[in-house]
Amino acid sequence: MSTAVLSIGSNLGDRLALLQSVLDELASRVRAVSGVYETDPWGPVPQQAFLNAVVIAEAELDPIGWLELGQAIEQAAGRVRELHWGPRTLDVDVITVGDPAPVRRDTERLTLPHRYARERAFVLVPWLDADPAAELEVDGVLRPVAELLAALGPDERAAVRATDWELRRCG
Ligand code: PH2
Ligand code: MG
Ligand code: MG
Repeated sequence: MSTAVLSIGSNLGDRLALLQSVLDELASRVRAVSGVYETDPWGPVPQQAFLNAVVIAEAELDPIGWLELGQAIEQAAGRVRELHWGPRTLDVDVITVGDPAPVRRDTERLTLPHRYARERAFVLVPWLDADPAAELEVDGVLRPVAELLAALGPDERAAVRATDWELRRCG
């Protein structure tokens, strides 16, 4: 069994329903889910606000298996994305895979842990919510996600706002 931390996001269409579709597809594989956060767009492309959340799931999958499952869920939701880093209906990113030790991977298809997770409050805030003891390997050292988050600027953290919405676990 391996455990994956998945960052999910949407800023096109029915954002909440699109995030919920991830829980529906993962079904009994879900171990924990964060609250739903509304987040200012991060990166070079000006675009509308995202909804982001983190789901922790367990399955008999290797890292590429998790990548492909995420992509299949994006396709099932009719993923639309025109631009790299641009607006999309649904994004499912593999942040870490634990096997149970954290897997390191650096290939063209997949980098683990996710290259930008450490600098993205829209990943770290929901992750900490789903798992208060979460740790992320940075430059070969396991660091508490709470510590990485504290190291980000206040503007980064202010760009991630809790909402009253919840994702339902099914199965
Ligand atoms: N995803 C991106 C680019 N920028 N910004 C926010 N707030 N949330 C995202 O999920 C996101 C983003 C590319 O995957
Ligand atoms: Mg992404
Ligand atoms: Mg992606």
